[in-house]
Amino acid sequence: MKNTNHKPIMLSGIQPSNRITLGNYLGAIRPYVQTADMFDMYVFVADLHAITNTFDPETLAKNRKEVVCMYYACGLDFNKVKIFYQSDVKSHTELAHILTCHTTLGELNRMTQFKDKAKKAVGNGTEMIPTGLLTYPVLMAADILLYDADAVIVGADQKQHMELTRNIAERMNKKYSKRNGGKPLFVVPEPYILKTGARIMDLLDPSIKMSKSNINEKGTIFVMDSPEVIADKIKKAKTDSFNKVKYDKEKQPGIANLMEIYAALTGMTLSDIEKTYKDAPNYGVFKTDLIKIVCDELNKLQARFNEALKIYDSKLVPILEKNAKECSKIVQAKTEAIYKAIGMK
Ligand code: AQP
Repeated sequence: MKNTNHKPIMLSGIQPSNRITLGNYLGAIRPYVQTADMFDMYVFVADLHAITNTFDPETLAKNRKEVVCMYYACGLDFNKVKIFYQSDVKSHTELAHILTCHTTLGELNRMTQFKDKAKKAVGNGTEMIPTGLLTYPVLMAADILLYDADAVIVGADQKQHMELTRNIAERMNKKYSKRNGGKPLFVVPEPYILKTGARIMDLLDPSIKMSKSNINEKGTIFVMDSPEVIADKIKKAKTDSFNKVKYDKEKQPGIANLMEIYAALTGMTLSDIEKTYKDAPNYGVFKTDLIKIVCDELNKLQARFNEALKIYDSKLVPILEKNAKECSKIVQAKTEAIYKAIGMK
């Protein structure tokens, strides 16, 4: 049942699996900030997701804190948006188990993110694919369904996981609504994907998305990269020999990707960008301008990130703890309804 008497609920999160990238910022965190007034918003640090792949505890501890500070740096209002650590609300894992029992192996094996990450794990020479990677989308479904979220802001890469979430919700609604007073057990959520910035690609290999965990970090811009590192990465970004700033994803995927970053950060349309550089003899001026645009944006975020680090213990942690308690209370009724519906009460 859709929520009717309050703002729609939006829930989303970022996993602290490495440093935050420009893709995470443009595809997820910035849209959270831009739409915060439209929704009753829950944004968490997806630390339980971060352990689905190989991880080091010291690094995880550092990355979790950094995601919180990045939320602050990007302008999320900690007094308006419910920000919390996923692992502090125990019902996420509880529901994940129940949903796992309503999901088939075939469905999980078909997830392209699982296939890509499994390939990377094998490519790393470990030859071992953590089971958590396979069940990752079920945990994601649990996060969403627990809060009766109407919308989930995600980058385009998460579309397939959202589809699975919807399928699980519909399947369980069909099976259990009778035991839930004739009402659907779950709200079937919609993905909320932006037009620009929804899929930023790797700078060196524009056929894969820019990721925190891509093996060659030179293809990824991290929000905390220094101006020198950003300049170097953009200068070395893969382009082509057409020497024409033109948005053609098929023939010029590298330039198309840089244009998307440019458009997302300036608000310009792709055709305006083409017009601006129509007389340029090569990609030099375009890249120089893009370097400045990216550095100016990230410079602001970096300054605020450093501010956030200073107030993390005194101001941010108490808010996170309070929110986790509130969220645990909010989802309690839902959890009880689920247990009852499946015959455990
Ligand atoms: N390249 C991207 N372009 C646009 N949006 C992106 N997102 C991720 N990469 C891009 C969006 O960021 C949010 C955070 O996702 P996540 O951290 O939970 O997992 P992810 O999608 O797996 O992110 P990464 O950066 O690729 O991390 P790793 O390498 O650890 O898997 C999501 O909304 C995602 O769509």
